[in-house]
Amino acid sequence: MTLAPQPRLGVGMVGYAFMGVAHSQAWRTAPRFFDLPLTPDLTVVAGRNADAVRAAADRLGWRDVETDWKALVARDDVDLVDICTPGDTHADIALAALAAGKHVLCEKPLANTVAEAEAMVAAATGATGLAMVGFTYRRVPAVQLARTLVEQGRIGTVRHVRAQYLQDWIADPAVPLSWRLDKQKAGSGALGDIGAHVVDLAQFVTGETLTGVSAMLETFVRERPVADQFSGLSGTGSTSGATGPVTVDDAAVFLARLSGGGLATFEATRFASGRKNAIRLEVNGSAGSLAFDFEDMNVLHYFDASQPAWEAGFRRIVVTEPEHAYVGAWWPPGHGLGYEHAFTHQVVDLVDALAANRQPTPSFADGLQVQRVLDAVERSAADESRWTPLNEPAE
Ligand code: SOE
Repeated sequence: MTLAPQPRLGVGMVGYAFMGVAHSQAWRTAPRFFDLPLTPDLTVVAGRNADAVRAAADRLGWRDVETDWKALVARDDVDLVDICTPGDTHADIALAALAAGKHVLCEKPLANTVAEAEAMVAAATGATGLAMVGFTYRRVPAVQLARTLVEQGRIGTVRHVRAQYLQDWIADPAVPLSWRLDKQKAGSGALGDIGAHVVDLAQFVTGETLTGVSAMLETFVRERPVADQFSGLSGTGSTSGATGPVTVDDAAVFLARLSGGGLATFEATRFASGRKNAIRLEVNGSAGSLAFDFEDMNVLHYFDASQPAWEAGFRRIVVTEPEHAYVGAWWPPGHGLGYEHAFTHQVVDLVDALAANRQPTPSFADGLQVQRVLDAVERSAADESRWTPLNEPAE
């Protein structure tokens, strides 16, 4: 039987560094493993350097290139604009794309400020195009299972959330500057880059929102070498001897209250030596607990407090079965998924929503809500009047 071809979805992607590479593989792969109601067409990628963007297009599978994102947004063959640039350009590109009637997928955090995020929500509200923010880790099957268990009441009332996003890629002071360490470009440091993910995850899994925070931010290494060139996450070496300032936080630690009455703690740092991409979420409820760590991403730990004490304990659920979200489309049971699969799932959910003319989640409004949390953390950390120093010991 020959299946009728699905209608085309023309995709234009702005930016082609790490996130652009991840999104490209997702656009390419999604229709090969999932039955999509629209067929993504990797139409055009935009970047400022003509040679570099052409090379990226050839490598990543995009047909055409533009050196100005405005030209990409103006094209009739683009139905969706995928924003994979640093945060300082998100609002401009999203507003232009929505005004041109395009759908938008925007990398996280939604923007660099609450004002920009508010403008993006306002633009999305009146638009014909649909808009989504890329909090990708929601689409890890074990995270989906955690959400389902909470929804089903299997851990009862949420009392505690312990959320951490731990990396160590700038723990060495010799690691050079890059845009993620520049407030103008990134908005904030570990807070927005990785803290935003765990704020979203905590809210997604519990179905609750943060209602207030008390925070500390720290920049441990305030001056770093200027990089010669960039690859991956950071600059690669520095020969000039020149240095420049780090203008963002290296680490964020904060407490929060949850809308359901529970208490939460958050930690986001790029200085957790030995922790590479440890996204840890533990939720303790009145009837049980859940624990997840992205460094063991195919596993969810579940404690059911209704079990008799003599046999109760955390169960290690290996989330690799066809019954688990997204998993059936991939490999035979038990084979497991990786970092890139969540990006593919993001495309699958987005395309399904677009075809049904349904609001995809997380929406720009969800992104704004996280932005408000980030802003509250920065304001709290700046307010030293709430800090209680210990008295000097008596001489
Ligand atoms: C760098 O800290 C980074 O690439 C983040 O920007 C991503 O959002 C996260 O998925 C992995 O780490």
